[in-house]
Amino acid sequence: MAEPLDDATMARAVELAAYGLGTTSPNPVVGCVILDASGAPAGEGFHARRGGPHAEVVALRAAGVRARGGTAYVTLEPCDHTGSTGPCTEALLAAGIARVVYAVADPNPVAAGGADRLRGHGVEVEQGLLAEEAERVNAAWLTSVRLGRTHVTWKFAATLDGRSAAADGTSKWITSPEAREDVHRLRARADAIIAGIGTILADDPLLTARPPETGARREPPLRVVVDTGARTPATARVLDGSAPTLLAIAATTETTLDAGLLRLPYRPDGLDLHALLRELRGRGVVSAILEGGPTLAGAFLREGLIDRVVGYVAPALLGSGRAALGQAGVSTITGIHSLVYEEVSLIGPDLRLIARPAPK
Ligand code: AOF
Ligand code: ZN
Repeated sequence: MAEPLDDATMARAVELAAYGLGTTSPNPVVGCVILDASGAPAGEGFHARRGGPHAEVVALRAAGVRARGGTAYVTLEPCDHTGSTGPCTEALLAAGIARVVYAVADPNPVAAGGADRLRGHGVEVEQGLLAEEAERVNAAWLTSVRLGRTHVTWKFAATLDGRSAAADGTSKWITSPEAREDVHRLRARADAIIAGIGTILADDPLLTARPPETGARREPPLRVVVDTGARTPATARVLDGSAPTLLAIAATTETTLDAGLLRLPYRPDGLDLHALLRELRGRGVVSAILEGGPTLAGAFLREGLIDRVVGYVAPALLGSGRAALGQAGVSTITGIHSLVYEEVSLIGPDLRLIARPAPK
């Protein structure tokens, strides 16, 4: 039965889960709050890193004996398996928790079944509270488990009229320093940054995460270059060794480049991007930021492989020049890629728009 504090307490659990963004891969982000039998806060916690205690266990430790007869609010169904840690179902039962409220069912077949196990032991269990919010914070992991591939965020910067370079190709600093700093935070929370060979040849980017604050993330994101013909110059900055780099090349391409190579099937219109994302997921890459350039972004969109869009839009107009997005397989209006906005905010003088594909 719903209780008055349910919504606010689960909202706190979602907030806690977000602290894990960037450090838990290939595990989910999870938050947990425990209220004692009288409804007072007794403990809270979040999952901080793979191999570390699950959110429920952190919160139970904080609550101690006050957990007895209390309620646990968890953003993900408690696990019922022994992986790198013991089952949370057992920890909750041992602590004498009387009620468990969780937001999203665990799609991981190995760990699922926690709700049934708890019910079987007489615990009151409810599912679905703030499911939308909990889905959003854990979107990358949920997508990667449900679809067996890396979750992709396409990031772009453009003028208000959707241009990312002037007619002569110049594109430096369309958006503000604040927006560029924000991009580094976005990158730091992802497991990989993907760019096309066109961007490497044109801009020679570093593709590293350099947020102003030193975060808790342990490893820098993997740099992935979609480079069918292995044309990345040996002197390119992505090969500077400051972060790991993987060149995705066609299976038939011969190269002497001294870099991590991922050989993929080639299809008439380019590398098999589905295979790329399956392979990356197999290497523990749960989330990736897709950056540069418009052609590659168009190809991902055409294949239905963009899960989230983050656009930084400057208060400026160009009227001509390169569009932020290239050919995306749309020839008539019925083929439009419809999105829903999730968030709109001002970052310095620029707008940051976050959207995801509209449900079909
Ligand atoms: C987490 N953190 O707080 C919860 C998880 O490899 P393990 O043993 O840590 O188990 C990971 C699985 O446990 C994960 O895939 C998910 O299904 C479940 N719940 N995982 O990493 C947590 N509650
Ligand atoms: Zn668990």
